[in-house]
Formats: sequence, structure tokens, C-alpha cells
Amino acid sequence: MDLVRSSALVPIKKKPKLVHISSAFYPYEVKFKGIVLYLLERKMGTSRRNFLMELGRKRGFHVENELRDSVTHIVAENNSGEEVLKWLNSAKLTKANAYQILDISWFTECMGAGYPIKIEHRHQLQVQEDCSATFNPPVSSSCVHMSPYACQRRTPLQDINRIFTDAFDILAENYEFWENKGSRVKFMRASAILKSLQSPIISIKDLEGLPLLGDEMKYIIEDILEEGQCCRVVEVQNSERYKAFKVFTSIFGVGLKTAEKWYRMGLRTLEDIKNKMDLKLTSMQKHGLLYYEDILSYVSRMEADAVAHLVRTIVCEFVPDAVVTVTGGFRRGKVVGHDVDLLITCPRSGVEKNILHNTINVLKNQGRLLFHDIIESTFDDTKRPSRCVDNLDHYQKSFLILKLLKKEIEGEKTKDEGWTKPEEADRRDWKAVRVDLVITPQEQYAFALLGWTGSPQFERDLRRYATQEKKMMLDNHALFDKTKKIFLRARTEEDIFAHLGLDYVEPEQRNA
Ligand code: DCT
Ligand code: MG
Repeated sequence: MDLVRSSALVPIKKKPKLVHISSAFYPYEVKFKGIVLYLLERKMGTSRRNFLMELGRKRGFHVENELRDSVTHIVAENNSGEEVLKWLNSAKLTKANAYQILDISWFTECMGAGYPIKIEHRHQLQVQEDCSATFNPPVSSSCVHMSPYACQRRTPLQDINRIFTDAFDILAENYEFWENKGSRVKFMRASAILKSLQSPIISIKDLEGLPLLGDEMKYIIEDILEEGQCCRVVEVQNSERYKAFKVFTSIFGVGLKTAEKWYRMGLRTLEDIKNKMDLKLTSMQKHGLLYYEDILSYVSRMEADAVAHLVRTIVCEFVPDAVVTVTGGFRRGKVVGHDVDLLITCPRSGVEKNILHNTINVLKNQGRLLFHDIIESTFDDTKRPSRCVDNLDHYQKSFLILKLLKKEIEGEKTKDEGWTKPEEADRRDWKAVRVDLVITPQEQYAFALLGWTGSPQFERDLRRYATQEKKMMLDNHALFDKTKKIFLRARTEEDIFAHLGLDYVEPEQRNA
């Protein structure tokens, strides 16, 4: 929420100042050369104009704050073509006829597409002799019916409404810290709705018809549209509890209970934790603190691929036909993640059982294992899938911290990938990486793959949809039809979607 606030806005009646672009400093990367936009403040309003200008710039468009000579496209809202022309003429702008004068609908569609779309007749503000020119109202994304279940929507990685979803995610996280599950889920669902929109919200009207967005959410969106930020969110971000919980839960092995305990003890910062000598820490938490900076610095896709290659090589030494798959956020197309989630199976049923211990032993012998914790399988095939949509599964698994050698990371391009390395890590020839290994029998693989691909919100909604709409029970192991009282088999993720009567959603579209 770092809206740039512009100061040099053009007043309606005064003559706009023309400045040559060559003399101006423009601190944004321009992806689309040859197009220079100017958003007319008239009837658009200052804060909305600022918001839209920032959005355009973030998408790689050259958006000028002033009507410079270089401007090629003027975008107006709630103005007729006549009105815009009149304004240009009154401002004595000789270049008036050389501009494309466009309605805001062209701009919003460009934002949705991520590139300058073809200008159609409907985008152009028409100038008529009788001065009764009309324009097309902004295209509202809400015209389309939208399901309240994330599994019935497509949610790509690129979130064009991030300014709003970030706000909802912060509030949801804060409710999680207060263990208020109901409010947390409400905000997570509202955030997921906005993440699936294909065009940016530029007016409160764009929310019409969207499910799960109550008045509380609308006020927040309105605040952001008008002010560029929401004071309720800012307050949360600055609150002592939120800040402390954020730090504590970013330590590997620290959950809400521990965070609460530490907060009650008066601890607030990472330094407080490190300096409190008599604080009882689990082995996982001690290692979480030891490799804190590395783990916090995120895993790049190249590092994830290097980890997968390393694990695959070891696993295939014992079981040549084993399958090692990168799941989690990376399978959904993310370029960074907080860990590497690897699913391991073997086409020969039963053979998978020894893989985990053997792999851990080899990693240990190679001096790669900085930490590991093995959880044995607790799966009981006589039981129906779990009723609780938030329950983790019963697979045999291990949570590790691996030593990944920098030379193993192809190209070592990590500096370009948006994460900052801790200084001291630059002197090492390795990096500590969080890895989850999950072992699944072949007959449950499709369920495990679907469950471990996420996003967590997508999975929640899949399970809710199964229960509420289909009278079925779904978890990471199986799908049970309560009406027919049978388990439904699935070889692939597509089979599971088909059993549920859902259109298949590709992993890249599950970023709810
Ligand atoms: N998962 C789930 N329910 C949970 C936890 C996890 O369904 N309570 C699934 C969904 C995502 C997957 O497991 C991996 O979990 P994370 O690694 O926590 O999520 P991620 O999407 O991979 O995110 P990140 O990129 O931060 O690792
Ligand atoms: Mg992950």
C-alpha cells in the first residue's frame, strides 16, 4: 500500500503546464513504449486518479502526472468527448486533436489484461455536432456470476487487486492471532473473491453482485479507494500484538500457542527471544532461530528445483521408479515460497514405506541435514475422510532444514529474484532451506497431490463444497460418497474434480 501521492495535479480551468519529457525524471519501468497516458482529474477525483495512476505505472504503463507534450492517450471518466475537448480547447492546447481521447473502460480493460489492449470504437469518447456525446460506462467485473466457492473459480497468480487483498489478508491474519476463526475465515474468503477478479476495482460499484463481501469489507475498500489506505488495517499493522505475533510465528516451529505464551510473558521481538536464556525451546524452534535469516529470505524456484533434484537422485537410488513431485505454491506457479513441498510415491504399492528413513539417512551422511523431524503415518483405512476442513493429513512425513550448496543452484541467479540474502549468508557456500517430504501410497496420490498443491483457501473450499453441495467427504487421502456409502477412487486430480461435478481447475488457477 505504497501509493504515490501526486502533488502537481492539473486544475480544470487553468492552462496545464507543458513540460518536455526529456527533462523529466520518470522513476518507473516502462514496459509499453510509445504510449503515454494522462488521466483527467475532472470528475474522477484526486484520490481515485492517484490510485489509478499508480496502478497503471505498476503494470508498466507510462502514466504522466501532467499533460506533457509526450502524452498520446487521455483517459477520462464520467466526461463526454465534448467535455474533454472543451477542456483541452479552453486550456489552449494546440495538440488537442492529436490525442486519443478514451473512456476509463479502455484503461480498466488494459489493467485487467496487463497490456495495452486494442482500442475499439466503444472505448473512444465520441464528439458529436450537437454536443450530446455519450460514453461507455466502466466495465464492471461483477456482471459475471461468481461462485462463493474458490474451487468453482479460476484464480491466477497475478492479483490485480492486491491493494485490497493485502488489507483483507492482514485483517484475517490478525484474527488468526486472536484465535477468532469466524472473522478470519470471513476475511480470507472475501480476499479470495477479489483475487479471482480479472479487472481492478476502481469504484465501489464494481463490487455489485460479488458474494461474501459484506458492509464491513465494502467500507474497507471504500477507504482504500478514497484514501489509498485503510486506517483500520494500518492500526492493526502498528499494534504491538500483531507485530510480535508476526515475528514469533515466522520462526520455524512456533505456532499460535507458543506465540501467545511468549506474548503473555512480555516478550515482543526476536531479540527478546534470543536473549531470554531460560526460555524453553523445542529442537525445531532452536533450529528455526539458528537459521532464521536464511529461512525468512524465501526459497526461489531455482532453489526448489535444486532441492527436488537432490532428493530425487537419492530416492531413485533405492527405488528407481519412485516419483518425486514439487507441490505447494511452486506447483501453482509461484516464483518464491517459504518452503519446498515434495510429494513422494511409487507405482509399486507398499514400496514407498522405506523411502523416507533411507532418504533421511543418506542426507545425514552427506552432511546436508541441519534439522529433521519424522512423523510416522497415522492413516487408518477403515476411517472416513476427516470432517474438519483444516485438518492436516495422516501421511508419513518429515519437516527438514536442508543445507543447499550454492553451486547446486543453477546460475545462482538468486539476487535477481526479489529476496534479500542475509549478509552473513553471502560468506557461506550454502543456504538453509525448509523442506517438507510427504510419502504417499500410489492409490492415494491424486488426493495428496490435490491437497498439497493448495492454496490453503482453495483446499478449504473444495472440502466445503464436497460436504455442503455433494454430500461427500474429501480430505488428502480419499473421497467418500455419503449417499452411496462408497469411497470414490481417483487416479488423477481430474478424476476428483469429475467425481465432484466440478470443472477441472489447473494448478496455476488455484491461487485463491
Ligand atoms: N495445506 C492445507 N492445509 C493446511 C496446510 C497446508 O491444505 N493447513 C496445503 C495447501 C498448501 C500446501 O499444503 C503447502 O503448504 P504451504 O507450504 O504452507 O503453502 P504454500 O502454498 O506452498 O505456500 P508457500 O509458498 O509460502 O510455501
Ligand atoms: Mg510451500
